[in-house]
Order: sequence, then structure tokens, then C-alpha cells
Amino acid sequence: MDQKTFTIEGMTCAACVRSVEKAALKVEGVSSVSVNLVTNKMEVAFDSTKVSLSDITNSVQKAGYKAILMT
Ligand code: 9UX
Repeated sequence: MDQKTFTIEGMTCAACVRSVEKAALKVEGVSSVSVNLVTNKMEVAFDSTKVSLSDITNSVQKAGYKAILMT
């Protein structure tokens, strides 16, 4: 299991948080997602043999937000 942190752009309310979490969670192989509206950070735990980072950022993008991998 791998874990990465992303910065999310475009969130303004708690429903945005839900949308981003839902978008990341529906990626096959993602096991847990935690989004913080105050810090704009998203922590994702996933199986790196099933998920690439672009799968996560693309799904979040489709929901209308931008996910930037933290280095
Ligand atoms: Mo809240 Mo977020 O009304 O896209 S859902 S701003």
C-alpha cells in the first residue's frame, strides 16, 4: 500500500470535500481518502500495483477540482 498527499485547488465548501473524496475513492485500488478543507490537502492510500497517480488526479479533475501531487 502506498500513500500520497495532494494539494486540491477549487474547494470552497464541505460539499466540495465530499465530491473530491468520492472522486478519488471510486478509482479502483484506492482504499482510503481524507480531504481537509482548511489545509486543502488530500491524503490517499492506494495499491500502487493497481493505481497510477494520474488515475487519481484525472478523477478529481473530472469532478471539477485540481489535484497536485506534493513532493
Ligand atoms: Mo459548495 Mo463546492 O456549494 O464545488 S460544492 S462550493
